[in-house]
Amino acid sequence: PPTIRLQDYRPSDHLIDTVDLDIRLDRQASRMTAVLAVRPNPAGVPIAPLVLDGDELTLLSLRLDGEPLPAEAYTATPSGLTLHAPPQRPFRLTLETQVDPTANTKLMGLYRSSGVYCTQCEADGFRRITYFLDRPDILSVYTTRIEASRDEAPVLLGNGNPVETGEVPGTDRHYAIWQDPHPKPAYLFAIVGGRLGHVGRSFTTSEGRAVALGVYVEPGKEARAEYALDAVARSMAWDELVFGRAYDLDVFNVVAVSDFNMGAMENKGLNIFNDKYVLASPETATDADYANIEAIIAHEYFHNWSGNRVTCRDWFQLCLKEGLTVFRDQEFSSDMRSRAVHRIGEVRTLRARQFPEDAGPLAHPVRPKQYAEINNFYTATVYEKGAEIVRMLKALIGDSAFRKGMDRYFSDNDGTAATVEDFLQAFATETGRDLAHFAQWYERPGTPRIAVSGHYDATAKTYRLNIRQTRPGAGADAPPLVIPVALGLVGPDGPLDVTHERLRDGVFVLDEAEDGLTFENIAAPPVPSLFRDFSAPVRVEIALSDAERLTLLRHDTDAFNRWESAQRVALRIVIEGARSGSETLDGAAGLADALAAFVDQEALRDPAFAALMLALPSEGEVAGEIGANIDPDAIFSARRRLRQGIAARLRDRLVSVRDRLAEPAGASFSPDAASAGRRAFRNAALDLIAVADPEHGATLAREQIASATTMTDRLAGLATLSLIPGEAREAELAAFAALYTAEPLVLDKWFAIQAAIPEDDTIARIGRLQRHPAFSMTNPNRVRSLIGVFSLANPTQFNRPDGAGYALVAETVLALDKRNPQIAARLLTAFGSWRQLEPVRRVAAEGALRGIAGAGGLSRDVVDIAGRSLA
Ligand code: HT7
Ligand code: ZN
Repeated sequence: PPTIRLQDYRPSDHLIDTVDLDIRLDRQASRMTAVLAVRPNPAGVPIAPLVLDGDELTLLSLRLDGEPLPAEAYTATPSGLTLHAPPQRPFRLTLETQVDPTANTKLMGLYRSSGVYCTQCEADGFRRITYFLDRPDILSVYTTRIEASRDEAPVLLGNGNPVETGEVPGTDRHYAIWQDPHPKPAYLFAIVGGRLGHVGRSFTTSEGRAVALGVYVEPGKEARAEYALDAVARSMAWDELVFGRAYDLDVFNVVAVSDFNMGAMENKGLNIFNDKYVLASPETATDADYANIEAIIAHEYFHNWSGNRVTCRDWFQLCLKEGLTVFRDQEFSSDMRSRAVHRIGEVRTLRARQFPEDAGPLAHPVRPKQYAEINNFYTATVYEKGAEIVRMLKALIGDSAFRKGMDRYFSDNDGTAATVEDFLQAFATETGRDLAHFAQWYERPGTPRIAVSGHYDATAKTYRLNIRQTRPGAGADAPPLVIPVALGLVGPDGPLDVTHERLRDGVFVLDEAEDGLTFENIAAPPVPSLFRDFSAPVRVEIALSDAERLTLLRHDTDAFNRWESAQRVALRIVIEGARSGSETLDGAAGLADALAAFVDQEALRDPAFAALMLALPSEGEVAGEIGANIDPDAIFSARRRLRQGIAARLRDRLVSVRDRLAEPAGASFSPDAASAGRRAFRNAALDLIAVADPEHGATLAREQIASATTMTDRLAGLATLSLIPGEAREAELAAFAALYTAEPLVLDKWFAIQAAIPEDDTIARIGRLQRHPAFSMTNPNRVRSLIGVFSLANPTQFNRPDGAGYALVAETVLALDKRNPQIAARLLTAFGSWRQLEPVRRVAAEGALRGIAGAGGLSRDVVDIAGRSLA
């Protein structure tokens, strides 16, 4: 596929000021009439053809200023429309196209999901609706008339504000007209038509605008939309309070659909969501679901400013809206919940998804320099690492300058399509600092490695820290990055109150390859607490003993580093255990003792944090640390041995704390962070009890499944039991499926639990589950729950040495690619770390990848991922 390069960007030769769309919805033959007000771009080439994008379109008619065009004046194909010599003045182009929403299995453009018409236009779906300059720097004012059968689609929604509704005389059809006053790129266009239930309320903005909020869902599920509606209102209030951003239309609607390629979409005034991230009730949604709904509702809402009012000049700038908006939603969730617990969750996600990406063949800069298929760049690097860059900027310039810089960014760029340079310029102007060096974070792939050494001089009572940065793959002349290192020192009895001229608010700025600082008047050898709150997305190497790390666990003031220190000890133990294969794990007892003391002191006070403390680094994280010649079975087995040791040591106190944290009988459900934290600890405890004593664990799990009043507890019981082979497991799995036959989103959790079972039989089990009536290869949520979870959360079975795991995923990729290339390509990224495997698995994984790459008729999406993975 052709490569698109950032360096080749140039403005469009034409602009489209307004778009008047008339959409007549029909199951197989929906008709669009688009009237485009086109004019030459003063910044473009004066005499240029007008080249409009299209994708699988049928052109029915074409007129210029109302007159039909002669055939030789244009060329139309399904993938484009060219006017060879358009007028060198403003003109109106009227295009009639036809599409088949029922046959649209790519879920891009206009499609039907469970009988509901909806659209998905980011990144390039609008060209599947009408021919257009489908690029984000073309901003137009849209008016949309939607017409449909009243019976089939009583609800008709569009972008902006509703201006008119009515009947189509002499038919069973009706229409609605929506007008969006804010110029927007085509990727933010949306309509919805269908039979939908809804919940609503009003929100008055700080500017005094009364906004009608609505959440639309499958009829009968309205009660499950209340939490999302509340999250919308909280997001609006928070964005006013923290970023000074008020909403700018009279309505804000969210619609849940069941077939959706991603989590949600921020279309102007009409967010469309995967129903998984809207619908919630205590009986069907877990605490994690509630937290995700809150975060994703907020994320899409926050795009109204970071993405919609200020959009991206081109798709290379994707991080400008996505990284910034992830940062904003993380801050929101941290304010709604426990900041420390949330930060640990963010770092776990980053390490699980972004670090491996940055270490493999799919690595790319946060602002990529080139792409073949933009849909493959909605990555953890753009989103999560992009958010970390914004967080580092805030740490470097301070809270107040950050807020001023954000205000300036919004006001200077409002209504425009901006670049990363525009973003940084706002902060440079506000602070007077040159941020050109910091900008390197957007350009350089790879996770930096920070090597730290500490030296205590007992005579001089000084402590010297040397800090050196390197980046894998970077040449010797590559410029160093600007890295905020939040740090402190901890003495044997607690944190030291240290000052240093190079520390500002506890942050040391490393902007050279190597630097350091010496602390005076240090009475005894301290332990450095580095990268507090994970102040930069780096890997840190420092030779600390377990005892020193456990000092941090006991005494550090930084909650993140307390958690991190236990994780580092666990990582060392598992890595050494995986290398040696030895039954006994050096240091395991010390870690177990420290965790026991922690549970005694803190589990009742902060159960959510304690639950995280009990979670060992994932197998994937261990693999990432090892980095080469990876044997997933050895990692699994060493990690299990460590878990067994910890479980045996903690078992009695876990049983007791679990009881003490039990929900009082008759307590009503709340998804708040404190209640969720108690459930999280109880369920982490249950899991460990089952590791120590599977029989007792199985009994407790079954009791919990039977008595659970929340999906969190029922599912946790089932997840624990799923790791204990036997009849009880199969009986409970069958009973669960029978209970939730009418609940596809709950059955997704059931698919996922089974896909993650680390046993040889899992592939056969997945085969059976693929034939289950609730499974469907056409629904992305089903595929992600079964095959996606298998590929990402079951390292031993996906990486079976006989290659059966790779074959299963490869077959699914090929089957899916014909219907939905985006989902197929995303699934294929599971092979991203294949080069780091030990030789037998490496050969098998490469064989599967080559098998895909060599198959005929592949989509651009899959060709791109397969090609880059093998390069
Ligand atoms: N901006 C959106 C990203 C997106 C997307 C959403 C749904 C379907 C296909 C999509 N392609 C890209 C969602 C977001 O990150 O906010
Ligand atoms: Zn987003």
